[in-house]
Amino acid sequence: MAATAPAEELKTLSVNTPLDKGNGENETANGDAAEHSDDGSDADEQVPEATAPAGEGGAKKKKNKKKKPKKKKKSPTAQTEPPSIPLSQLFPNKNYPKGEEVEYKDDNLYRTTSEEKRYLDNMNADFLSDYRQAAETHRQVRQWAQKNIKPGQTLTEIANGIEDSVRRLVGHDGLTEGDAIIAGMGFPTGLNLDDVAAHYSPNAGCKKVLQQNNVMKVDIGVQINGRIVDSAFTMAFDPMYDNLLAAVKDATNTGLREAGIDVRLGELGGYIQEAMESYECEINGTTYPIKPIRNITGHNILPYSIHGTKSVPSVKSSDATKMEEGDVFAIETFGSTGNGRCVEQGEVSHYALSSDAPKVDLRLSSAKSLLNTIKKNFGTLPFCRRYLDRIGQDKYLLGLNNLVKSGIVDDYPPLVDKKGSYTAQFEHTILLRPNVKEVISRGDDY
Ligand SMILES: [Co+2]
Repeated sequence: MAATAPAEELKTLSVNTPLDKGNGENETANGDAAEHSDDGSDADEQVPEATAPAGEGGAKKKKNKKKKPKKKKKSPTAQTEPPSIPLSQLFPNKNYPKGEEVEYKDDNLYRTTSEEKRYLDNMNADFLSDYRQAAETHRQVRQWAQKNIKPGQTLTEIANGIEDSVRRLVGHDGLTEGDAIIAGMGFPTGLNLDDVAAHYSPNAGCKKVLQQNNVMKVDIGVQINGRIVDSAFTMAFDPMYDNLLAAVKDATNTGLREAGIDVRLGELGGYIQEAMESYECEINGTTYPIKPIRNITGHNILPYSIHGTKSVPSVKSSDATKMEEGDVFAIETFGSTGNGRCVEQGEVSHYALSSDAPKVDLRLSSAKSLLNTIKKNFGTLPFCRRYLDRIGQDKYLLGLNNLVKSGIVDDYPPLVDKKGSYTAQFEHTILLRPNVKEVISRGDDY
């Protein structure tokens, strides 16, 4: 889930000017395209059955066309489609897979072998185990989603498919009071189309259907004991958008690579900006420079709090705040063919209890009881209207709007760039452990 930056906060020093429009020769149209032609990647693991009819196809034994992958009996990663087996059963010893571990560099290289830092790291066993369980849940659910999301599906069925899977895998359906706080969704699933960059999730009655020419950002949060994994990817079905996606993937990977203890956030933004702006993308005959969206930022993550106090800009800024040992960050970047700036627009779906709620005497009884319901079911975790619907709340809009007006609940309207533009997003969560950086949500998909 994305954080926003007020315009003034970003005292940006524009780096290089973007490429000339329509300039045919450029060093940027890169060879990265292959990197994200990743749909169905894990299907490759399947070994075609020896018993397959001999006559069939003959020429190429590519993929086993059978729908159900053969379950390897002892494989700890055997999961169903859609995902339904709790991770606790797949990993009975809690040996959840690691993310991508990356050594610190330069002045922090000593951390790799420091006994003291390793000792500190070992004290955090539960933290790591919860984080890895949440991350593996995220990977399993999103890889199923990447394989199965198709044009023609409604956004509602896509969101429910993802969220029901997450809840099954963490073993908490969230239907009884307090259950969703133990483990489940870290925030509402974002399904953001085209010029909508962030914070759209279908409300009841949403009739939107995914189209072949859409660019969809899928932003999923999974939490275990308040340890939130925040990771997002972009799907497009038309290769026309390949360079847009490649730009953002590169920008996010640049941020992940350059992030580390003692790194200044404003400088990190500069590296991200440089990577992003080295791309352009031709869409329907027009060539667009890819701009980082400057008023949406990455952010640190605290227990049960998706947006901490630090933000990670996608453009160079004067923010000299440092990343520190023990920090958890969502590194997310957005690229756009539009203005590179978003405004709040459209019907709200995302809400969360405000961290600095004023003490107000609520007069509206429906607001009072809704506040109680929110506290007991979501605590400080963001929620959406569908989450209220599924626990049996109805006719809550008046009360909800009253809580927003009173400053007790914050609303997060959709963030939208220029009409007709296209935006993309990639995001991972990283742990700045004492002795190593772990990109906890890394997968072989992105
Ligand atoms: Co985020």
